[in-house]
Amino acid sequence: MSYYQNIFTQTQVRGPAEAGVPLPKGDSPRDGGAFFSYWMGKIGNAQIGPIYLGFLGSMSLLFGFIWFEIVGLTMWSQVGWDPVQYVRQLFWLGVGPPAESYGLSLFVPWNEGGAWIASSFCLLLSVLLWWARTYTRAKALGLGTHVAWAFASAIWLFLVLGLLRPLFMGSWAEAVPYGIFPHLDWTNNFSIRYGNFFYNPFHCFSIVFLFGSTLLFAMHGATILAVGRYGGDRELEQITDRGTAGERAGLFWRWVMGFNASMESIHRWAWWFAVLTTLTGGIGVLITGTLVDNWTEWAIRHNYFPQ
Ligand code: 07D
Repeated sequence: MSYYQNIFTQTQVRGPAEAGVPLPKGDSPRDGGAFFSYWMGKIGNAQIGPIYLGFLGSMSLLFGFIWFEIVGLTMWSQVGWDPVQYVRQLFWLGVGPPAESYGLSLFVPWNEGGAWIASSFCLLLSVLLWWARTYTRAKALGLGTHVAWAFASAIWLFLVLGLLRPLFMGSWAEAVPYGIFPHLDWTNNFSIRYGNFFYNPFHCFSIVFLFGSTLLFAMHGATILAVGRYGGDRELEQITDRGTAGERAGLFWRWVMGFNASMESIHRWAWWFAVLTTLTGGIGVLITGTLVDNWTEWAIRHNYFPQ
């Protein structure tokens, strides 16, 4: 495969652009042409495009754009449409949900949370359409749907934070606001209000899997680069052949820590760690305020934190 490159073989071979496998009948065509970028070739494939947009992709981008515009313009209106103040205060501006007194009402004045409701509806559609795109594109290429299900785990946490928990609590006011510092403040206030999130065991699980994911990714990335000189980046052949870079990589970890994943299972480890970060996170958020009101008291009651 002449176009294949890794960090040890930085030759950029420029052949005719590769269009990819034929699409199933009735599928919309790929959009735009292809061009090559030397610098993109340094970190990935030098060929950019053609991209597949299709109905789901176009609709997702459209609703995502409307969400972005509603949030951006509402923030701009908050500084009286002054462009300088907009740039200066951008990180502190926010678009939040309606006050608690509005409950789950959908008809709320624009500047009292209506903008948050309208934009959130668009963001919800956009994210769900993008999920459908990852699912249908994988099917069209004859792939497994692993990416779509991993993305679904992230969407689960997103849904819990912005839709499901507010529904259970009976008020949109529970949801996360848009904006850089506003969403960070919300996170901090949420932790304080419910007695310190460090004592929420599902927050602990989520952190374990988050940190674990980075560790696994670092170990796997470093291992494959380290055996790249023996062709370790050709992962599939390495699973089945003997005496390979893959075998050396496995042996390295068996020597270093007594256990090694296989060339195939390391990807399942990584997939599960990433998926469990948001899966456990969503559980932790959903039970906060619905089942548990104070995590420190909960921890003391269960001898998880000293009296
Ligand atoms: C948020 C959801 C999926 C996102 C999707 C994307 C758009 C469009 C727009 C590009 C990430 C939607 C699309 C928005 C994009 C454009 C233009 C995924 C998300 C589908 N915590 N904490 C976690 C740590 C503390 C708190 C998770 C560490 C304090 C709250 C994670 C520490 C307090 C919540 C984590 C720490 C606190 C969390 C998030 C250390 C106060 C959550 C996992 C060392 C600050 C969330 C159970 C993730 C959660 C969460 C880590 C401390 C509060 C593991 C390392 C004690 C309220 N915290 N945290 O993948 O799930 O998020 O909790 O101190 O809600 Mg925490």
